[in-house]
Amino acid sequence: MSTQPSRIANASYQAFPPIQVTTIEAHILDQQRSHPEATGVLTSLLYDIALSAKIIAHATTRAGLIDVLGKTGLENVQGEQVARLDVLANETLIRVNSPTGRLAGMASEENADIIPIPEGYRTGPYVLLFDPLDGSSNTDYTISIGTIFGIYRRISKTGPGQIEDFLQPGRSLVAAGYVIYGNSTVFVYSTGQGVHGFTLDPGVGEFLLSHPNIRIPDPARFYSVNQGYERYWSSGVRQFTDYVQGKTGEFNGGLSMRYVGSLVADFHRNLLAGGIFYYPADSKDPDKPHGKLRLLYECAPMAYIAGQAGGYASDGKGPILDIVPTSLHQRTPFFVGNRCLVETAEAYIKRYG
Ligand code: P6P
Repeated sequence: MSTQPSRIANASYQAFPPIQVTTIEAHILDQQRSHPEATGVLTSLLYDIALSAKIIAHATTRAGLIDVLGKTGLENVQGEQVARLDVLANETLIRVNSPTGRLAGMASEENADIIPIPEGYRTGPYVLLFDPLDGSSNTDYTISIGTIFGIYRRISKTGPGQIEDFLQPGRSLVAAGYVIYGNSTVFVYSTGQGVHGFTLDPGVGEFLLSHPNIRIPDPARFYSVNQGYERYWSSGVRQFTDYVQGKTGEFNGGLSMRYVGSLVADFHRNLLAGGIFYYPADSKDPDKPHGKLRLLYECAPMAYIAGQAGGYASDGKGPILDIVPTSLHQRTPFFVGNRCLVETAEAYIKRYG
């Protein structure tokens, strides 16, 4: 019997390298330590949204292989063709979040009215608004798409959620975020303590912290707008676009133009690299004088995230977060990104209309 102690017994043996394994739940619980009144309901709600995102990602990453591409032939309240993946994403978010007792109701881009919590289930202190699959027309071309969500504390006291619970200004958001389904699936959220990104590890089935404390970098690198509609813009927006293109001698020749046509993809790139995205009011469609994007479940959550990352979002005149909504599906002109660029856009619009 050897008297030499076992080599393994003496080594400071490490089964795994010390990797950073912070899940969304661990991260939120850590953040909530500074909120002793927190009950954990919001943590669980964010986790429910993350579960929904995993289910949606499982479909979007195999879209060409399973029968979910293409259109349903239906038209939604927006007057847009509904893609089959829109329905899958919408149904997933509704079914995952209906029985939890955390919500008083939901609102979705795909549903004309409030989505009530089904009979027999408890209601909870929050309401959830979402665009279940923004940019879904791009799915058939394997372009990144995303889910956008916002969470408010209910205003009504008890019973089913009321419209007043949903028509709150973005300034009242308790949390907001988005999921981008791209070459990887990234969940970005804020509860008012900075912006944090988590990347889905499909092998583990968990979102793990990959982008802590995101801040929009200065100087900006990109401007993002559909220049095909330039002839429909106001003079101020056209002149602002000349400015970001460097035609007035700024930006060493101008910012680079990047436009995916998927809000979540364009926003996410500008959040990480610095830039401005704008979808201005245009005269292209008389039915949409305020542009295409929706306030409640696209612009307000993105404005909240941008603000938490040191940026700013405006409707061209003032903060998106201050707009008090009057209807679930109202649209708004949208300028978001580096604060200096968004404020310059406001100045051009103020001066030139
Ligand atoms: P356009 C996608 O349909 C979407 O709602 C946003 O994701 C995107 O930013 C915008 O519309 C693109 O619209 O008119 O430039 O094709």
